[in-house]
Amino acid sequence: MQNPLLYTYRRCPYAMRARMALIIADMAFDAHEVSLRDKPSDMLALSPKGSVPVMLLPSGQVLEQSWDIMHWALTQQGASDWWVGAQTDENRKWLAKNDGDFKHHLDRYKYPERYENSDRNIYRVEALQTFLLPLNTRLERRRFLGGEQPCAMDIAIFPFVRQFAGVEPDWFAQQTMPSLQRWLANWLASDLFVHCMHKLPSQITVKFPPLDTHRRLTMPIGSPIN
Ligand SMILES: N[C@@H](CCC(=O)N[C@@H](CS)C(=O)NCC(=O)O)C(=O)O
Repeated sequence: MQNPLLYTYRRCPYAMRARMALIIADMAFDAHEVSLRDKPSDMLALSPKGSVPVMLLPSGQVLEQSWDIMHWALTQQGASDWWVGAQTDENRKWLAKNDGDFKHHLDRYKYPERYENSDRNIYRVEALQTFLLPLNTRLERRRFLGGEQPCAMDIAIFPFVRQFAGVEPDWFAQQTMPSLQRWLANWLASDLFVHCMHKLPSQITVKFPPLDTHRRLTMPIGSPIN
């Protein structure tokens, strides 16, 4: 049977969450690393909006949003705990906040030159106060966003926190958010994340390498989570 095909971009946090969901679901898939400056016409024909990730299923159905790709992957046999654990009203609010206000502040903090009159420090403070500090508080009471087990919401959100932390790593490390910082560090060290960042050749379609069986036994995230 034909594999699903994922149009992806290595450093895109939306594409990261899609790749991690496919890896968790142990899904064989083909991947096409896109150049955002030269998007493939095949992808644009499937999804004219022109953002990644985009997934073409063997049925011909096209999934154009990262959360829809996660949903599809994590409701396949064997992965549903990851999906179910994320489905609370509170978690859905976190996703909306992440993809909404936090992403808005993150873009203006990371790329102030792209926005008029943008003072990056204003957005750094906004992101900290409205998202990161509350997220730290939430993680003080639970190891993961769904409780004691990792869930889809963790992998949907941490790539964005990673991007924020990467703007000024020293400043980020100095903030007092120990639960959030530990949660992020553990995810970054996980086999799952390391594998999802596997470097693919650009602008061709290849088979995404499967995570080997030995490492899969230590899934979801091996021992570093504590
Ligand atoms: N809502 C979309 C957002 C995807 C998105 O914005 N991806 C960015 C890359 S991180 C993109 O492709 N932007 C288009 C461009 O830069 O041309 C999703 O969840 O998949």
